[in-house]
Amino acid sequence: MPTFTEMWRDLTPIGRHTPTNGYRRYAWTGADTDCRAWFREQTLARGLRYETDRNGNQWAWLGDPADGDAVVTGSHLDSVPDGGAFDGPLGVVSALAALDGLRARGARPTRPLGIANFSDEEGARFGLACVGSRLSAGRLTREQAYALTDADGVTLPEAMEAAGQDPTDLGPDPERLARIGAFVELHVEQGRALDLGGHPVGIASAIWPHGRWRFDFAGEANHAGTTRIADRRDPMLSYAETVLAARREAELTGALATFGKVAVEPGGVNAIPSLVRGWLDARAADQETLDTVVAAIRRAAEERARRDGVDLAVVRESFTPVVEFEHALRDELNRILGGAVPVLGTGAGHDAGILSASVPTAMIFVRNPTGVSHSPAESATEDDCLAGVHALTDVLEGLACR
Ligand code: HGY
Ligand code: MN
Ligand code: MN
Ligand code: MN
Repeated sequence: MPTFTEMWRDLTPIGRHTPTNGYRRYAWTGADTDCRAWFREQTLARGLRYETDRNGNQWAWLGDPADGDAVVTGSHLDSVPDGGAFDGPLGVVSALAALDGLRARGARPTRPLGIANFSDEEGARFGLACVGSRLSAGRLTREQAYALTDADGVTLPEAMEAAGQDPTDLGPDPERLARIGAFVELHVEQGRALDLGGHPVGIASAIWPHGRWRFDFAGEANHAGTTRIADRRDPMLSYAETVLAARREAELTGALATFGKVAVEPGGVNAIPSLVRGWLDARAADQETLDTVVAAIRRAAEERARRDGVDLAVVRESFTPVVEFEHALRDELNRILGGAVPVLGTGAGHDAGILSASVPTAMIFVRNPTGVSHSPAESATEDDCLAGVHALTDVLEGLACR
């Protein structure tokens, strides 16, 4: 079987974008389809039982999942715009390598072992993160999923169909999830806590509550060279003030608030915009802080829009409540890993967070020396990746080979 390093070398050219060297593996595009084909080939080469579920999530099984109480590991292969190499793929490649490691040790699983690649984790194309796991966990309905549309007006079911995946049966998958006794997602750390503490791997404690809000500022398009300042209804001003308010409120409360995507209509250099649409990503350690910060940003937007003669609509596009990973499973991981592993909270969302409402779930983080993620500067050394594989192998052995 190919080693971790060989698999990594094989996967990393797919969807790499020049000249940034970042990844553009948006759900159900050619690059994502190539990654999915790669995953399928890897699982078949290992003689695993391969299946795609009703929501396009890919699964590979050693043993029969129908026996129940399965131990599953995995992550996602899609990316944000110009994402790094590790966010997602590290968990999938490590899962395959850990399974190989387990077999090389001659370990005999007493529980079914699964590897999962969840579809559309990043939400880069349709705006909603963790679509595959949300659908399976019953936290996104078929109707809601059918209404998701990308920037070119392609709907999610159309995109799935074009990629060869039947979207007819999108929806909850409680029977499949009920067969899983533990889900462990390995992921590159998206901050520098492990680096600062000098640890190659850590365990997740919790995921902050987080969500995405769309702010639509509607003004009046007009000529940039002839419209007096006093006569303008310029939504760009309202938007700009809102971005500054987000920063101010985040600093005041310790929350995180980001406008990372904006669309301007009609988008002419010499025209006052008719519409500015900005997306707010907001996260905080607790729900109350998150509510407070979003309400304050919204108030600032409303006040400024009034002054500018601009109409404002705010739509909450997604929301994920706080996730506390299961204590018993976390303690078990800690014990298996020798008890000296740091336990970290994170503001990043994960399929593990979505699944945690249905399945006992834990996460392993691998050190990222730059601390950067959702950027080509995301990193992890080969030694640390192999330490992650080793930890995951120990965890699979400890959980599934009792
Ligand atoms: O945006 C997130 O937190 C995740 O990486 N999808
Ligand atoms: Mn991500
Ligand atoms: Mn991820
Ligand atoms: Mn003109």
